[in-house]
Amino acid sequence: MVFAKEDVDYSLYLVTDSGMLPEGTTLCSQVEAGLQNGVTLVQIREKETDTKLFIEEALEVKELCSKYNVPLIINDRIDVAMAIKADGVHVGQDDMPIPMVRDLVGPDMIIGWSVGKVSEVEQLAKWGPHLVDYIGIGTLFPTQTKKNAKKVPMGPQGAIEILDALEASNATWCRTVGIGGLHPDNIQRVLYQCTSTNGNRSLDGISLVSDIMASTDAAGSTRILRALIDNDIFKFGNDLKVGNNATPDVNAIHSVIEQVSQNRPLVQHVTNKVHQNFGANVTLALGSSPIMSEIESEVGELCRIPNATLLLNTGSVAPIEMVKSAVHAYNEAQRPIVFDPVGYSATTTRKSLNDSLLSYGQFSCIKGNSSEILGLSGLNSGSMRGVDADTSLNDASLLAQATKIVAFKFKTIAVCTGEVDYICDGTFGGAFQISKATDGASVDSLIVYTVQNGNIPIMGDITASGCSLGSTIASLIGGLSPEGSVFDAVVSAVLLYKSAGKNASLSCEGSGSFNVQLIDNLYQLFHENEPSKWSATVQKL
Ligand code: 3NM
Ligand code: MG
Repeated sequence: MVFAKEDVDYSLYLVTDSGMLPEGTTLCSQVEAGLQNGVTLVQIREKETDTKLFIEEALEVKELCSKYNVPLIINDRIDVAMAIKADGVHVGQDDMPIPMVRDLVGPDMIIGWSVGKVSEVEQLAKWGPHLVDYIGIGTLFPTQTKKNAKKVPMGPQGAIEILDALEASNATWCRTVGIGGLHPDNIQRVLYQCTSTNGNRSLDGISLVSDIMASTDAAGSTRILRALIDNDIFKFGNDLKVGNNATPDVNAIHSVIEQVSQNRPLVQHVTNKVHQNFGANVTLALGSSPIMSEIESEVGELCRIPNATLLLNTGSVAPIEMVKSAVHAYNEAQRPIVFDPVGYSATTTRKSLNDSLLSYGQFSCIKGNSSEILGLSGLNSGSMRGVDADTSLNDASLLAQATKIVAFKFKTIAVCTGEVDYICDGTFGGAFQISKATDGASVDSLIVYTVQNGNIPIMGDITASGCSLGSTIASLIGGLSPEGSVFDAVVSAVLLYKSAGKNASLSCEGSGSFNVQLIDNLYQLFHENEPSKWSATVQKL
């Protein structure tokens, strides 16, 4: 045995499939290109190869792996692994039971297991430290690679459940890699989001097949993957800053408004029908340009317009492929997205639709009313009647806790609206690290801010008032200059909106004139830019 188990580097784990090799390449040439450029672990997974040829290929790959000092794992074929003295073996749920595998291979060989359920983690914990050495957590995202896939993609939130189960059952020895549909456009987000709730562990690496095996430039593809893993910061929006948790003072707010006035952001709204007109007017009142586009083919251009930002509101939903393209495009262009999961958990349809979008992207801010934030946090699932805020939900400590959980889970700035608004930054500055998560910083370490301005019940008597706070947040984040603070922008937006709402409520004669005066007040407060005069206040909870 060459490799001590604790020295194995799982960060970039290549699994082979000779069924997808581009012309002019071989199994060995692709693996070597990977090894030369940062692959740290190799698994031979050949489902269609006869034993004799399998052994020949395995011996060849073994020689390559030794040359680069990288361990070799064999998928499923325990006999082959033993015969060629591989470093380890990987088995799935339908393969030979783990205790039998361990009996056959002895104590030193690495054993990997494919895991997709919490109950499987509980099983491996019962077996104790000498059976399973690492697990492949999957399937994360849809993939064409695994034929007859039985598993439904679990997304980052599913992987978090598995990491939490490992922590809960104290399986500290067991290492983890994520697998399934991993590519350059999602691996940083996966490494960033997938942390156990106690902040103690994150994935030890990523495992993939097609991104390298099917690449016409396997060396280049591996270098890209390697750089993304090693460059341990998720970029939220060009050089925008996240994760500064100081209370923004009037100077910071003044500066946000000034940046927005100068930069005049483009706010693409993918939003519900009721909100479209009002949201466009709110955006214009804030010196920003609304575009209510749901055209899939133009998202790639829109997101590259300077200071473009996306408001994604799921109240009535544009074609799902369009929405996914928009999320993908804005994430790729490193432009901010504000997500408003309208009616989350009101129906199973809405829950699954919002969940699939949440697993599809990284959001700068997630804003919801108390029912939505509670639903997202998991503290209270399914207590929602419709898409309106449930005003009975105002237990302050429960809402503050839910806001923290949402911020941590989705590594975002969470805003929970109501008579009191709760704001929490769970971004950790965009930083991620393999294995070590947030170094033990957990939900409890996050700070919650409240924004208050007394009760403004008339807000609930006009339509799309909550949705338009989304427009306001999107304008202010989108309008930031490089190095601008996303957290300051979110707090500024909530203060501005609540101050304007209060002013309008005091001078209006009913809900119709409230509607008009809300826009007037947003316009005036924004253009005056004297936040010391705003009536809403922010406080650390
Ligand atoms: N195992 P690609 S998904 C080999 O879910 C494998 O356990 C999976 O291929 C699991 O990187 C998968 O091309 C295929 O998506 C991964
Ligand atoms: Mg198998």
